[in-house]
Amino acid sequence: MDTQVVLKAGDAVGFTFFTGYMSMLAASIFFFMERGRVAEKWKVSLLVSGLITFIAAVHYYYMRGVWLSSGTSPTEFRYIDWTLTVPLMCVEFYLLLKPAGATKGLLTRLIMWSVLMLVAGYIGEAVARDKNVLWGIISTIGYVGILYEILLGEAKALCHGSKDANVQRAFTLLTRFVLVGWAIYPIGYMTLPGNLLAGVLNMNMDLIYNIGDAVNKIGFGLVVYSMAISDKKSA
Ligand SMILES: *C/C=C(C)/C=C/C=C(C)/C=C/C1=C(C)CCCC1(C)C
Repeated sequence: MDTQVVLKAGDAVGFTFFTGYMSMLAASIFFFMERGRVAEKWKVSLLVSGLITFIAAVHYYYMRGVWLSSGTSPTEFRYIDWTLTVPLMCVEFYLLLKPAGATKGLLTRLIMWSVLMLVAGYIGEAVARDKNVLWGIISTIGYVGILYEILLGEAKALCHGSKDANVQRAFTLLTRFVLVGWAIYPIGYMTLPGNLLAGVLNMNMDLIYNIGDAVNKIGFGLVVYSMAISDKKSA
């Protein structure tokens, strides 16, 4: 049977699932189309930007359905989405720094930290909700690992060594997204029962996650796009 889903007036969370879906789709079309206009060496980066928003668009389509028909968090689709898109965001860092000498080791470390962050987050939300504080702390270790790599580790050193001011600017912007934009997610997570912001921040967790996704996924893509389009040397 076809389940009829209705978006009710005042359902702010539902609204952001719809706007999230449409803006991710629109951003994907934009990145895929604009790919033809950037220098050859940045075409893969633009493709990855489009894939990130496209994968999110498909998951938002399903998450909308879960939310509208049950009013509960679409935790599984959320984490499947993140498990695909967060590593792709690590790939964006790698591609950006590749001309400056980024190694596969750097990419591997970024992805491993991401996996730790997301697996622990999923366990805290879906498997051991009563221990969500502990799993949140474990997840944060992964997040801090990513921050270490890009703010102090190899990525930072490569950026300094790069002669390309355009790449340096884009790298700095992307690191700010990870430091500030990605911090939106743990804030959402901390509204879980028994966690630090439960009953303090009166905001739905999915609403916070949806805002985070729009800011970060589209924002990341736009940083990469503006870097690629202003690179005049087509190589
Ligand atoms: C496109 C999706 C992105 C960029 C998702 C990022 C997700 C995070 C940075 C999640 C971080 C978490 C913590 C640092 C602790 C609590 C659990 C998480 C998974 C919400």
